[in-house]
Amino acid sequence: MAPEVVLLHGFAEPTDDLVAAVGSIPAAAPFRHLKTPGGKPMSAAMTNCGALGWVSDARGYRYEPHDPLTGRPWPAMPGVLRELAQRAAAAAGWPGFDPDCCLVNRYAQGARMGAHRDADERDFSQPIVSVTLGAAATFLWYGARRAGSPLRIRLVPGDVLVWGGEARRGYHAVGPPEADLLDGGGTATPVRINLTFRKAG
Ligand code: MD3
Ligand code: FE
Repeated sequence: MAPEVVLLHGFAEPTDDLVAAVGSIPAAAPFRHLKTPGGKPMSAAMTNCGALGWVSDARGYRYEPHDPLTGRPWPAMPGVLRELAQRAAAAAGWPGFDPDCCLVNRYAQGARMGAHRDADERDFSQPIVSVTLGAAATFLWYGARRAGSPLRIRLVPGDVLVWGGEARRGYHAVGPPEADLLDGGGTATPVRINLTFRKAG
């Protein structure tokens, strides 16, 4: 995609600890469909853990120390998640990454994310680490401009992507979760969970 994007295939093993940590977040800060500043609900459901959480509403996109739904601080970032992000960043050439936000995106059937770039963080010199769990999906990479035909990359559960340098500012999008290939009739509902670790503040 770009020299400063590193794909760590199979880096995130769904250990019992990891699965429990991911499940603990919505137990404290439920998934919700945030509204865009224009008032449309996003198709991916979101929640956060860490000192800061990403939110969107009529007032815009920003990071907040409290969950607007509960009024409480976001749940602390579980050590197993913080360490996974730090190990991935270091393996990709970004030692010393210290994320203060983990945005959790939940894509149920048909949910997707349109082309955008992540621009609400204070320090663009810090990378972003993204972890795919659950179902696979196609990631679309546009790069510096939101135009032309994007590069398509299939992300499977366990894949970790680290975005640094110029790539950190690139436009990207993600397609809906894929049905499980072994689910012949396609009766099970595919769900993809993406963890995005940021140094936001
Ligand atoms: C490239 N999430 O939360 S992960 C997002 O699958 C977001 O949930 C998608 O885009 C998802 O903002 C894509 C890959 C990703 C995340 C952040 C990036 C790629 C990025 C930031 C800068 C450049
Ligand atoms: Fe993004």
